[in-house]
Amino acid sequence: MLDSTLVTTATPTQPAIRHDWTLDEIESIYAAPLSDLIFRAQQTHRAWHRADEVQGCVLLSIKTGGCPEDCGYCPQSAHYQTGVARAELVDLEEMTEAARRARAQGATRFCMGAAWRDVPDGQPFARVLEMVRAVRGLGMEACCTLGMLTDDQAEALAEAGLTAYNHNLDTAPEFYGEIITTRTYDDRLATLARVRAAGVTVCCGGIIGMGESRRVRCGLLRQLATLDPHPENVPINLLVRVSGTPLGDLPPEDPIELVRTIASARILMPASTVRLSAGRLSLSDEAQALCFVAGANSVFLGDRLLTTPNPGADRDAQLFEKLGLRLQEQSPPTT
Ligand code: SAM
Ligand code: DTB
Ligand code: SF4
Repeated sequence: MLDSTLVTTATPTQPAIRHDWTLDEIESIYAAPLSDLIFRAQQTHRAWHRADEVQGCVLLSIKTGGCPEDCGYCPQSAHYQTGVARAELVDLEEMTEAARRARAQGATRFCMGAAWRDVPDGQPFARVLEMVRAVRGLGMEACCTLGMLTDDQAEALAEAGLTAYNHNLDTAPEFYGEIITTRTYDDRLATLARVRAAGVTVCCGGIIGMGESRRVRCGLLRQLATLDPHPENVPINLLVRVSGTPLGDLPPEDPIELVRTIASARILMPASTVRLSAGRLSLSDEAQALCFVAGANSVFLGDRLLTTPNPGADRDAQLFEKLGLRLQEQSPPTT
């Protein structure tokens, strides 16, 4: 049997963490011959992470649909007819049950998403804070994605024990206006700065497959990799094409572009967790395997993302077994 230390031991040289990547450098990393790109990504990955370990996260939509923003990819925007049923903020019991199921599936992080432009104060926010405490009490990391935040809200979330806040830049600044018109790139950056200032870790990434060029994908990577510190978690979503949204009829993206995006993210942000996020259902096992080899070390578990389907426990158990991957170890509950 293969000695597991051969597979998991990090190489001694950790490449320096840089925040000054140029677009030219990123484009040449991204466009290298695939085997060179993956070789470099693997070297980086092994210097910073266990190569056989994947973080398991589970998502729950805590408030669904009817969002006033016009994000062109999103089934929850009130601007488009997508058939997503609207639902008000879930109650604490329902959310806690979902978090218990997530834990039973092996998740170490529970992520709560709300279709809000920004977070309403008062009763809804008080309930979100209780949800964060409940997740922490179950021994999992808690992540929220609730739209734009005030300083006070970011601090209250930090005090409740929030581990991470997800807020994606989605794409490069020059392409952003083609996808979203109801808020600016600078709004996104300002929210990220508030999260950082409150001491909550940052989960920030984007989407590929929205009709953007390679240069735009590299521009997104540059935005992420020049944040200082880097986002601790970088979700790379492959567009889930939802009919009724403006992007619903786009042709599918070549999975190799996803692999290149992940490998480049791994090289540019060596210490970060890179998540192979939305879109796994449209990928073959082989394409997912390449994403892990390229340095992805986190996924969403479970049969649902926020409103769209995800592979689910049985399929993932088979995939991880086949690839020799295991889920990150869980912490004991504290309550
Ligand atoms: N409303 C909050 C916000 O936008 O910040 C939080 C929820 S929103 C659904 C979280 C992220 O999911 C978006 O920023 C986007 O990157 C991703 N997302 C939404 N719809 C998607 C889709 N159809 N395919 C891939 N990613 C998607
Ligand atoms: C992220 O980057 N991807 C997740 C999470 N952060 C919130 C959401 C994906 C949503 C896919 C479409 C849906 O299920 O509604
Ligand atoms: Fe609303 Fe978030 Fe969807 Fe944009 S991505 S429409 S902000 S739920």
